[in-house]
Amino acid sequence: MRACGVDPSGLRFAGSGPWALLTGCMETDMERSENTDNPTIEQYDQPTGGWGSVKSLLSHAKDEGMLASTLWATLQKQNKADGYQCVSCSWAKPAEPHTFEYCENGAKATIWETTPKRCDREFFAKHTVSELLEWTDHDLEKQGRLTTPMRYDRTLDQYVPVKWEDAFREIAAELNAIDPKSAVFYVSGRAALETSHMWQLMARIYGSNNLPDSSNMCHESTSVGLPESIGSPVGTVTLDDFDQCDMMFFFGHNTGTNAPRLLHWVQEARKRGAPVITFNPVLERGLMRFKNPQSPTEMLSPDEGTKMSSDYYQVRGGGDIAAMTGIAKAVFALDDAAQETGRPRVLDVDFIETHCHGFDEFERFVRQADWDEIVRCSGLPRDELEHVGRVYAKAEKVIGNYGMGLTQHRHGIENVQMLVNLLLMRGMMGKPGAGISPIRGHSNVQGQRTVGITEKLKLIPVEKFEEFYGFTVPKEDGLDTIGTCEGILDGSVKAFVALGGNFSRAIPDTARMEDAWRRMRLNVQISTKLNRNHLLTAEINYILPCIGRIERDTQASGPQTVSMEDSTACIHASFGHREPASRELLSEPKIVAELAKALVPGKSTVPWDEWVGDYAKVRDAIERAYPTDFRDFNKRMGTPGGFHRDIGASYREWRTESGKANFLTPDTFDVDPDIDTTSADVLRLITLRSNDQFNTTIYGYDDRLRGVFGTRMVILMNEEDMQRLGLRNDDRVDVQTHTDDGIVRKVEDYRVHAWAMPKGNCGGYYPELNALLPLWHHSKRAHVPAAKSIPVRLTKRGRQAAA
Ligand SMILES: Nc1nc2c(c(=O)[nH]1)N[C@H]1C(S)=C(S)[C@@H](COP(=O)(O)OP(=O)(O)OC[C@H]3O[C@@H](n4cnc5c(=O)[nH]c(N)nc54)[C@H](O)[C@@H]3O)O[C@H]1N2
Ligand SMILES: Nc1nc2c(c(=O)[nH]1)N[C@H]1C(S)=C(S)[C@@H](COP(=O)(O)OP(=O)(O)OC[C@H]3O[C@@H](n4cnc5c(=O)[nH]c(N)nc54)[C@H](O)[C@@H]3O)O[C@H]1N2
Ligand SMILES: [Mo]
Repeated sequence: MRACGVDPSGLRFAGSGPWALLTGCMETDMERSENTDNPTIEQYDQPTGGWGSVKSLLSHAKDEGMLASTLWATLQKQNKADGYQCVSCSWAKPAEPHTFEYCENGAKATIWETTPKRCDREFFAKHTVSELLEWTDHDLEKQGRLTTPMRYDRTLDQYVPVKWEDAFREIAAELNAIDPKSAVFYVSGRAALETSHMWQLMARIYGSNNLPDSSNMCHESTSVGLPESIGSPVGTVTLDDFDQCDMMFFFGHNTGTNAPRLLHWVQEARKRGAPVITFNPVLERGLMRFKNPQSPTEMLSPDEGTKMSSDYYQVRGGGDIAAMTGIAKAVFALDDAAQETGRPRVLDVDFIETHCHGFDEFERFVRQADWDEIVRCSGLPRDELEHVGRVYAKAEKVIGNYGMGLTQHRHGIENVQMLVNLLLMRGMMGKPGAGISPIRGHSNVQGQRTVGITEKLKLIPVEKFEEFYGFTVPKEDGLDTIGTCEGILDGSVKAFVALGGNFSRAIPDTARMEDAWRRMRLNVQISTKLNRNHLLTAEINYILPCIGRIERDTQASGPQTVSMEDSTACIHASFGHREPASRELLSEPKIVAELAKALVPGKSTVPWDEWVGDYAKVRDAIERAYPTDFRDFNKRMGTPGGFHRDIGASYREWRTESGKANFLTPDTFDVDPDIDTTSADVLRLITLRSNDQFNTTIYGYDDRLRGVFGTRMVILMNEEDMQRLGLRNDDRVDVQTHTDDGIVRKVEDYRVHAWAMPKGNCGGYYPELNALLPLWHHSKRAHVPAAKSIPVRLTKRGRQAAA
């Protein structure tokens, strides 16, 4: 049975919402598909949220052996001004939070971090690394929280405990024995602003700007694209704008799974009658139907929940520039008609004249574009795109939301810039209720960039760092994620030090990268849970376990607060309250400070001990380096809803070279230069996240919102493509990348299943499919791997691939 045994009808509510049922429900019998022998796949047709959400969460808690009362007490503090910021996604936190300011997936992330399970020294004594390498991602992290610093012992093929001070001394000695340019300091997007600022200073003092972060695989297309367009590296909207908008676009974001709290604002907008227009090759339930699990009335109502997208367009993967060109073309036609009949203009002519640059070229491109080509590349009919144009032309306050469906492409930057063009033509930028909204991933990935985590020198205040701390910042750009991978492959990168994440699993070309990884000298992983990257042993390896954000962090001056920046550029304090998972754990700032003291003693005037004794001093240092964004940092960080950074574009101050908002016209809407469109057998594979995963962390084998239960080894594809390729549901296939670089990239024994998806596309889960993604297949300038567009061929098992 997959249900938790709660009958939604006839329930009485003790508290102010169905989550109040948590305590009672924990005792009921719940089961998930831990058993992967009998998977079932059937497209899900229930609303997102609703009872499915409650059941899923409860079953996860039960599975981790969590006490209902403990979980309940913890969740009360999630996303509250006096509590901790959720460790899952980076969606904004309102000034007046709900009693339950969390979602199913945020709560799952909390359960995952606060689990009573422990991956301790006894565990490592029982298992060799070779044995653990055979385990799945799920089983590795499922062992629970890491408790003890460990060093790899090659003769035993095991991790064995090491004293913290020995670990710091030995790691520092290793790093000091090599050229700093051959060491890399990776950051996954979770570490706080304080830790991140210290981390990048440590790396630069040591002599390396090699600071790749998860953002390089994620929203780097935004970080490169938006500054060129509007002079801001981040989005321009805040929650106030969401409260006011009268229309929204969603391009390539799976909101129901990846930022579920945002659904509340979408639902409110829909209730106000605002159209929500979605472009996504996959029908994602969250943007179709939603029931608010916080609302008893909605939960008990037999209806199907709110219709979230007024219109949902299954654009062909990579077809967004074509689709947006079609919409823009329709807007120009409406504007022409308005001029002919003397009605008000549809274009915001004043805005374009006063604020914009490059409009004429954009207009030429759109007017010259051929409808047949638009229809062919987008896969959408002309009259539908014209309909969108009419809806858009009527709206006054429009927000353009987007996610990985735009950024993870060869033309990721152009995708982002085209959405900006679409907004600019109607003046939808820098006024209340309107703007661009990149929906960011990790809970502090945006903030890390703000305080100096970047390989690009032009993005940091070099002179200030040098003046404040008396050292010389190396004067050439460092390595980003792609550069790091290339360096590991060619042997020039010798040491990898990670502040969180699971780099080797998240990157492209995983099989090749894993082999190369073992040739490195040093692999250091600061982390909370065991993952595959710990097991890919270099010559010397350390696991340094840290306390998590939900846990109490006590230093010399007492309990500490940290801070992070959300997707809308608001900065919040976060205060952990739970007992740390083990007494041996150190906080992330403490680990960075101790490592820095061992690595770069006397090489700067950074007062590491003083900073780590009182994180408020690190915040003062951040304010000193970035005075505009962080004015009165310590005072303002408790502001309910966070304090907003200074984003010029949100009030029409364009910090671009032209001093204007730039229309940046794409060369072409050709979908992907690497895909061989002449061969009908080549499909474009879109790598997806399931509802039971956070990036490489696999909570379980169910993707409830898509109706896939008990397996991740599945390729979802268009039914006509299946027929053409002679495939039926549940047939087994091998999947091979279609390239001519002489490297065979293949995954075996996947099951295929028909899915509502455009012809020529297919979908499957990341990170397992990363073995198929060539390292060179990335956005040209942003270097974001094109994870949404991998050319593949399928071969039925037991049969040779069609030539
Ligand atoms: N629960 C949970 N929450 C998360 C994460 C998680 O793994 N689990 N990850 C976090 C992180 S780091 C990030 S970056 C975000 C990711 O959140 P998303 O940006 O939603 O990323 P994906 O899950 O990769 O899904 C992207 C969506 O784009 C669609 N898509 C694919 N190709 C195209 C295309 O060519 N055009 C269009 N229009 N759409 C396309 C896909 O069908 C999918 O619905 O979520 C964050 N939040
Ligand atoms: N094919 C394909 N590849 C992709 C993507 C895709 O859509 N498709 N998405 C890309 C994106 S958007 C991203 S962001 C990357 C994600 O790449 P990463 O950020 O590198 O990966 P995560 O899976 O988030 O990292 C999980 C690990 O982080 C550690 N961890 C968790 N919490 C903490 C903490 O508080 N402190 C510390 N120090 N460690 C902690 C745990 O040990 C856990 O095993 O993957 C990218 N790769
Ligand atoms: Mo991400």
